[in-house]
Amino acid sequence: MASPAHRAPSFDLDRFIRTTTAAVDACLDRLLPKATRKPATIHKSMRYSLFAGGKRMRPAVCLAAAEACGGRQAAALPWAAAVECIHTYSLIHDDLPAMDNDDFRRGKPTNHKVYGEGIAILAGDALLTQAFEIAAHAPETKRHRLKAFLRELAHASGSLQLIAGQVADLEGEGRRISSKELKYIHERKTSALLCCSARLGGMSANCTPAQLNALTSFGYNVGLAFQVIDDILDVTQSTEKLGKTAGKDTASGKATYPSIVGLDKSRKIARQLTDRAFAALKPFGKRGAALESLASYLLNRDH
Ligand code: GRG
Repeated sequence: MASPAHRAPSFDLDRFIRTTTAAVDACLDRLLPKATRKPATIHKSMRYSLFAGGKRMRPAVCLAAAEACGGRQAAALPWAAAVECIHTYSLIHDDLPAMDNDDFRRGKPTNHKVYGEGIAILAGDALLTQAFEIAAHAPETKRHRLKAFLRELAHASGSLQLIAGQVADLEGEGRRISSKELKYIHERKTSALLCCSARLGGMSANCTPAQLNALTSFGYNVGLAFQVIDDILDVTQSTEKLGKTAGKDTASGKATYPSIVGLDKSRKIARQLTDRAFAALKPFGKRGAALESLASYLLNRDH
């Protein structure tokens, strides 16, 4: 039998992504201050990056995880929106001259190129804060209290995960790093927020501890695979296709999976990780179809 990573799922993923993206966009539009609200510059800047055309993969994972646990997408929506705010903040800050110094993101000029560095820093800060304001209004469940949800968000975006990954990334630039160090970076920079998205979706559906463990394993493995694929795409795709500067990792002397283990081995690692993510979905049966299809799409994506 072919490895599950090669299986073509029958699930209508295009439709799922279209509907989850529309729902998350509407939720964000409703919850964020309007672009005209004073001080308008900051709200325009926040909305510029938030609605610049991101793939909305973390929200999709969050909503699919809720479905896997028998929950409703509506209950997971605030968490999907909060995670996307945190993700967008991290991209704005990552693009700043003091970090990756990038001019192009989501197919558009980066936030600081349009609004200037000061406003871009503040837009990132405001989006991070906005995530917690959205979270504070979200409903809790019987098994999972609001403080547990907040702890998830804070931990994934704090100095032990997202920020730790970025610190290690900055400190690793121009230096030969081991595959163990690279994994440390990818686990924190990328996997942590994807894992958090899956967990929050499950928690919004009042998931059991066993379901939460399964979602943790799914999110961790899909998150790592996502970054390995991102590394591969950086050297195999064009700037137009990616909507961000291609070849940036090599140009900035950044260690990546292809630079350490080569392209073929990187592809093999991504497939192995995705197979582990599939294995984690077993307890969900048919309800895990959306998550399975998303994992397969993320492995085979070209942008
Ligand atoms: C806290 C400043 C700061 C950074 C944290 C997330 C991060 C570390 C940096 C952002 C840049 C980067 C390469 C992150 C790794 C995760 C990743 C590949 C993000 C891009 O995610 P996509 O492809 O982006 O889902 P879209 O635009 O589609 O949402």
